[in-house]
Amino acid sequence: MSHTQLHTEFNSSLKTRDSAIFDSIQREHRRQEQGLELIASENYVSRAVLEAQGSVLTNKYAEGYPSKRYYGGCEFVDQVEALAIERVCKLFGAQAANVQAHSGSQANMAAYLALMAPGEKLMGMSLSHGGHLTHGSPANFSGKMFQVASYGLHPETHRLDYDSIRDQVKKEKPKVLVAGASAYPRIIDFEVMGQIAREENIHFVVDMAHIAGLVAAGLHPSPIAHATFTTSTTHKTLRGPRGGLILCTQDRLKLINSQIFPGIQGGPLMHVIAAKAVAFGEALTPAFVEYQKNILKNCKALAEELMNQGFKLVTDGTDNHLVLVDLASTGDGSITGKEAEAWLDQAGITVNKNTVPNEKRSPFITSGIRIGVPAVTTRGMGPSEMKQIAKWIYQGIQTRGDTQKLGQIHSAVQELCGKFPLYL
Ligand code: DSN
Repeated sequence: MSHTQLHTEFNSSLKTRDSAIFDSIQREHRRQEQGLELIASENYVSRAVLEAQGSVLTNKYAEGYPSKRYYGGCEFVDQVEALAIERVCKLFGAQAANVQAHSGSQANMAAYLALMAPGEKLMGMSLSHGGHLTHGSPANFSGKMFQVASYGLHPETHRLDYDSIRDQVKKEKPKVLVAGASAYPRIIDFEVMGQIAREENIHFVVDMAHIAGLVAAGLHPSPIAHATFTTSTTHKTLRGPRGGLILCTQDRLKLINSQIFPGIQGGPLMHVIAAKAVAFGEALTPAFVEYQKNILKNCKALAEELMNQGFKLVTDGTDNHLVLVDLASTGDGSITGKEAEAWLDQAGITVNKNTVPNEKRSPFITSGIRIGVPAVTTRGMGPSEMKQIAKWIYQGIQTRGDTQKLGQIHSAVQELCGKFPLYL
């Protein structure tokens, strides 16, 4: 029986053995095919990545690292993990990598614990200014286990203000400075932040999750040479399976590996590591660099048309894969992020509500929406589709929830999506 036949049999087996789960998966597949996915942190993996993740590697326990496992029978998963490491190091020009982190959150936890004891201080970008939960939010392990000092954006430019970060680092004396963001539309100067950390003799951790694909393609400055540890997820612009990774110099590998296992994780998810290896292989091709260039082109086209339509964007534009719409500074400012997200959802356009700098509303309501183009770019959409999408976003929000008008936009969205199938 061929490999493909085997997989077909697995699929049909799910249909007959568990139709409830099969049906929900089918419905989710249809939702993904028929809607415009504009959540900046989402993407669509290739069939090859799906196949690796759905493989028998899920059956294998492989605690430890290649050639140093606690179980027998690891000769083939060793090959897989070694290839994942080799490929990701080549992709980012890193000396060493841990590809076992189950998620970006686990990768960050391991990096912090490798450099600090609980109770010591970390300084990251504040969540409300575009940082991430794991960069010191009080609701997260990072804010519970460590003391936290946060830096924000310049009050007028809404960009990172490196002089002010330097002053804060001198004053707060954190053990670890963290860079990286979930909702920042501009280039981050990792060199300057690394310099600040070196001046103060502290460690620098970069979480490049959102922009990893751009970094891999050489379209965003790389943090690798400046950071003690660079962490990432694998599923955003990098277009791999959901998961995490950590990059570092060879001399720090043992330290970070022991933090991941046995420190905070048990057995690695070998099927996910196989899918990561496939995605890293894809990212090493010229087609991936083209894809990342298209992300930048598309995001600029989207930003331009959103501004033509009258939206105020945070920093008035973008350098990367996302834009942040400031609804509080658009029109009469009465529409909230929560409303915009819900109305656009009815039109088949998925975005997420997001806080904006100087946010006055709660994080459950917000005054902004975050819009990203990695997923629609994977489908093959280009600048003209981005302009059309910007118009629909404007029209959708202008309906103020009119179901009939939103339904009309939804039909047009579905027609467009039909021209850009995900999985042929
Ligand atoms: N939740 C992700 C995002 O949407 O940016 C970050 O982990």
